[in-house]
Amino acid sequence: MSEPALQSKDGVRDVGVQEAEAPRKEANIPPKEQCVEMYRWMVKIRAFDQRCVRLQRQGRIGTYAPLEGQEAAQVGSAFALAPRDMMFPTYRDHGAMAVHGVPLERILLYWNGRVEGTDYPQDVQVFPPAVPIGTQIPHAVGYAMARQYRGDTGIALGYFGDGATSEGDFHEGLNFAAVFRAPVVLFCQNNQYAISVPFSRQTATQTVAEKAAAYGIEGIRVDGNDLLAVYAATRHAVEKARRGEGPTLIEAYTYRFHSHTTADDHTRYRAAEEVELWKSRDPIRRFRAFLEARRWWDDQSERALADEVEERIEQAVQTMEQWEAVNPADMFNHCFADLPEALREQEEELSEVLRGGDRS
Ligand SMILES: Cc1ncc(C[n+]2csc(CCOP(=O)(O)OP(=O)(O)O)c2C)c(N)n1
Repeated sequence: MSEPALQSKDGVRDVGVQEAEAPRKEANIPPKEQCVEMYRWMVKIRAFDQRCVRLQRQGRIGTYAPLEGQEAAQVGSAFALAPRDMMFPTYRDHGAMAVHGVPLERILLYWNGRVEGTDYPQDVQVFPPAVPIGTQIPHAVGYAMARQYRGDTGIALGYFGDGATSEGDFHEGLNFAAVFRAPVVLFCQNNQYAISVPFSRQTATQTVAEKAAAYGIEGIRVDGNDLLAVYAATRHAVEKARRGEGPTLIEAYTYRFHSHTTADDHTRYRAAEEVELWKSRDPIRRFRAFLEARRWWDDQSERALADEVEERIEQAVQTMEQWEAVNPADMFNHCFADLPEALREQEEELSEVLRGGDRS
């Protein structure tokens, strides 16, 4: 097992990367109502995530990408956005998407393979999740530049993983953002693996944040399992972008508790001790301890929340299952007005299989 992944927080070289911290001053801690609301969201998306894994195992949705362990990174950053700000997520960011207004039903429909799963309410400022790694980075930058050009104060936030930093899109996106001072926040959830590839094989730098220096922008590294630290760092970057002071690269150092997707087996490439260590840094347990110390939360509130969340998720699942069964041939229907020959052949072949014809 690669040791730098576990040590990188302590092993950061002095490359001018700012290490963000949770606000120490009382005045900088969000009000009780917001803290409780952020906690409720973390609990809700974890329960939703666990339910999605079970739904996949039961064959009720398709392959699914779990986010458990990354709740603080997603909720803390999404809370820093205003409703008018546009979010560019990946396939693992449905926690952040839900916070920014995407209904759970739509997220389930997406994982059920339905195109309607990316059809969000008009006022919800979220792009469909990017599955090709890194493509959403130049999208977010270009979108932010367009808003700037139009003179409005909306900004963009693009999510990506540590693996995406090896893509050309990452470098091109950051360079453009920096040169044109685009009002964008580039938010990397460094969960230390790109499927089975550990961070130490992804890059020779110790951190993602230090890469910002090469583009002439600010880089911030934050404990991605610390909700308040993530919120504070992202708010700083969002407000800076809104003031016209350009982009920020944020690296939220975190860990995914489970496999890359339900089609992956993480025990093949991660030691059980490493996973256990990170589970002991559970972002939800950490924030609950903070709330309880202030007497803002107790067992009774936790039980009431669990019931409420269960009911809400059940309702979303039932809505998803009321839709007629997905038609796999839909995948040919939404990109081309006239299907190219090669795709037409594949469509015919698929139709044949669906009609129960020759599968050989
Ligand atoms: C352009 C491209 N290359 C390869 C893949 C296959 N792929 C899917 S997920 C993934 C790993 C991405 O890791 P990371 O960016 O760290 O995000 P994470 O899945 O850890 O959230 C890869 C290589 C892809 N989807 N797109």
